[in-house]
Amino acid sequence: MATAPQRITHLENLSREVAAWVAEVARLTVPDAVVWCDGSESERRALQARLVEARELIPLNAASYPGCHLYRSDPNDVARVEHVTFVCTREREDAGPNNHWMAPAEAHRKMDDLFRGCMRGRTLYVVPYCMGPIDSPYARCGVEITDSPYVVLNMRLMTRMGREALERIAREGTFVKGLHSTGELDPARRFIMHFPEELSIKSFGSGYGGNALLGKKCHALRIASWQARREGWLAEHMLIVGIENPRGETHYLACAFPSACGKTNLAMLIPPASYAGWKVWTVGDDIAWLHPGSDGRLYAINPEKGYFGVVPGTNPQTNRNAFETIRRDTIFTNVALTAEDEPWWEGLQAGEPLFDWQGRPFDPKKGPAAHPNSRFTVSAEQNPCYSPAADAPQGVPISAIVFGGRRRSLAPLVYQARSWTHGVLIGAGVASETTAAATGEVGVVRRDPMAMKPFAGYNFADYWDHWIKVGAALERPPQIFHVNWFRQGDDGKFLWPGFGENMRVLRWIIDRCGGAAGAVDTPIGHLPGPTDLDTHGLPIHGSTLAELLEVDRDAWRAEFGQVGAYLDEFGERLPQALKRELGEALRRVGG
Ligand code: SAT
Ligand code: MN
Repeated sequence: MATAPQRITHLENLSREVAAWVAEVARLTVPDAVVWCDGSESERRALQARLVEARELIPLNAASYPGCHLYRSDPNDVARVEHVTFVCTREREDAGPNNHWMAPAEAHRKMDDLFRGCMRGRTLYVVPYCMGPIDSPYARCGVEITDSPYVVLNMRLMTRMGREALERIAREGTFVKGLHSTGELDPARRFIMHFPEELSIKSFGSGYGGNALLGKKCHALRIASWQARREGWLAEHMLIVGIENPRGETHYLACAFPSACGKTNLAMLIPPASYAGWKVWTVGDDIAWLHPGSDGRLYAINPEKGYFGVVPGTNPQTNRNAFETIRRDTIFTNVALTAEDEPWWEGLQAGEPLFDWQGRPFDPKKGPAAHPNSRFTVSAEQNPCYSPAADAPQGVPISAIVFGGRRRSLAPLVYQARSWTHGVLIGAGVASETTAAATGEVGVVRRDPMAMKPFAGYNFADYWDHWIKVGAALERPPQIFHVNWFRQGDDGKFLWPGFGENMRVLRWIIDRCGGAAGAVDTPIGHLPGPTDLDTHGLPIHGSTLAELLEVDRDAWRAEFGQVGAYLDEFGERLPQALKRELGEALRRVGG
């Protein structure tokens, strides 16, 4: 009789490399206890109960929001902190002008001083995780060491966390090391350091989102973009959405927008009533890893398995799928609370807040009830339009790449690049108004190439060069587009209704990829002509549509001048092909 394979019961015995690193970190941080997380349901329940008992998690109304909790972060710790986020490469030039840089030895010294003894009286959690489907050749693993049980619960929702990830690490022998402590939450002692050459991250002093859930922006974008360049793929700040037409054909789009510009809404879009038979499938809402496939197309996986989405504005009209997704088993961070123990946020359109996000009696004079960057953390599987292809090990083939930003003027509703390299120039020139997702002033236009300004783990000049090379090697590259849902009229009102109606723009994009939609050639690229965009049933004035699709040559000449000045910051390393493309673009607008 065959004997059952032996189960190794102690996780720490699985991988000698991980165990050695954990021991080294424990010597530095001196925790009271070390817990290896297996990702089980019983482990999750125990952690949750501990946090409820400590009053760090507030259980919400069990009838209307079963399994949901509210977490209030420290009021000074509510967003990513770009000014103290560093890329620590041996050569400063490798990090580029787009990153803050510190020499690795100095950064290690600084961080180790902060970490020394910081876990006294605390528990050190070892969180093995896998970014991407556990059996995907494109997935990559990491281990986060953290002293925050809130981070553990979030990582369990956002990644494939626990024993299976550790088993893969044991087989592969490599993993990204992420060391995290909330420290004292002192903004003056808060740093997020990346060491791409060592595949490691050190984060101290914040418990919030992208600063603390190290699998997300730190690993899946900053470290992964560095690895991707070496290995011939792309790690991007993109949602992945599948659009199925009434004939049952699905086209996948990868769309890059800055934080808090509607990626989650677009990924879960509900088509307007006139789109009977069309379906939208979410593969991912924030990050895409793109690999050239053997058939000459580009394939995408979503490295995450949950959503960390912006809460304010979510309601059954704006995003019914998200609204339904977050009705159970969700962690709400920094929303307001009603008298019925229900979460509340601006734009909910029901109920009223009793306590604001800081737990104070709500007083409109003190600002919004929910923090503008309040978030939900939830498993992607609860999304009614979760794509069955989201777990496909090879990913989904991408028909179109779409760049976008939040711009009240200039950029039209949609336009198409002439070629891949022209598309790379469009991506490199993306500008957007800043949002509450990062600390600092909100509403200031800044360059945010490919929506990767805060996330590219290396010099943008090398990054654009890599983009150009990846496209050149593809036999059937995706078409590249740019959209802007945020154009405003002179009265400050949005010209385009957005949300579900964005389907009309996506349809033009897909039809362009299939050669079925018309366009007019303009100096900035191909735009839909007056009748090419489906506006059937949409109460939009012809003059508004014309404004949305106008190309103001003088304004574009000025814009390209600014793009040129921005690209010049990258000096000699800027790829010649991109310079040539900009020269062409300028010439077409008469510059
Ligand atoms: O805080 S996160 O970086 O996870 C969210 C975002 O800014 O996109
Ligand atoms: Mn994001």
